[in-house]
Amino acid sequence: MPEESIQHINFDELNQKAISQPLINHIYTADPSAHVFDGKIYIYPSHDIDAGEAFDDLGSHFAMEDYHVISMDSPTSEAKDNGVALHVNDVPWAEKQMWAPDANEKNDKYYLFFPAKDYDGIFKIGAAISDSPVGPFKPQPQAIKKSFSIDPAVFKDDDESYYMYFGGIWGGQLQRWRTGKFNAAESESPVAHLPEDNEPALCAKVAKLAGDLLEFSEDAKDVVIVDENGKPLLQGDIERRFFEASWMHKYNGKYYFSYSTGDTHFICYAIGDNPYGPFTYAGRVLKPVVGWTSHHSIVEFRDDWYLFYHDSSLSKGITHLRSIKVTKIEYDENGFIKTIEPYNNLKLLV
Ligand code: FUB
Repeated sequence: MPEESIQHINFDELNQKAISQPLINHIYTADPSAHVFDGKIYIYPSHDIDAGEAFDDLGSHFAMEDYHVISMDSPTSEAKDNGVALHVNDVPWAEKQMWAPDANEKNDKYYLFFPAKDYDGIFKIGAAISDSPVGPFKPQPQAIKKSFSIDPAVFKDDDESYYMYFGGIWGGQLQRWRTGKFNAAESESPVAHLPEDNEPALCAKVAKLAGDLLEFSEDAKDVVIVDENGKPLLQGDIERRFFEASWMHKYNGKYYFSYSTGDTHFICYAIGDNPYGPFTYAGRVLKPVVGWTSHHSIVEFRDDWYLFYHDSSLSKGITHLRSIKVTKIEYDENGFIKTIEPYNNLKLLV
């Protein structure tokens, strides 16, 4: 929900009608990547702060510096903040903007994957390792080779292969990599280098990870989303095309790629037969929340499925001060996700 509509929102009413409340209140958190490790829920969110940066369409006001891991025994139990898991000052290659992270586990080691800008102002993706799911995490000295852009999501398939989905347009810089090299021209523009509206939309990327989870084992490929006729979504199809916030989950043997449409504020999803796609657009998971961004994860816990998401209700609409939330999701008999209204019958929001 864009900033300009904030003054029309009655936050008492919105909070009453909200289908869930912030999981923690003492810090602002966003972009929740949730996983179940050893029967417990671990959430890897961004840690939102107000660093005093000016608002712009490149997201400079998202000036986060560290990560905290949040743990829960179940989706209804108290959420615990486990303290600082990684700080930007401890990452040799990263200068600023610790945006949406994810994590995964292999052979009793835990891997935190995170985007940050390097000292040239270019988003890369880093990895850090811990013996504990809550950290602290020790960062690798360099960003992952050939990584770029933002919002890593690491999916472990049933055959123990791990895939990283990533990318984000505008401030996430994905459009600057269209030729395979970073294009620094028109550095202040969020939309320079995007495809035209009638061209295929810019895709999220996917790369299989090497056995040590610290490198790509292949060049990143496009995550193509097609419409009901098998045609790739177009860049001008702003209510359906990919913007940022990739997530992958598997349900009944199918691969569900979900993502945010950014400037139209939906969490949408598309279904495929393998981790690379193509994925056929399937609908909306979540309608717009208060705050410009929307970012989520979908995870199974004890045979039920949950959507972890965020909104800016606690900060009364401040877009870069968000709070993580959780709600159940349901599938219909054909495997389609029932669209979630974040605020029951509140007509104020789209
Ligand atoms: O939290 C910073 C950025 O906002 C994330 O990387 C995007 O997905 C959006 O939620």
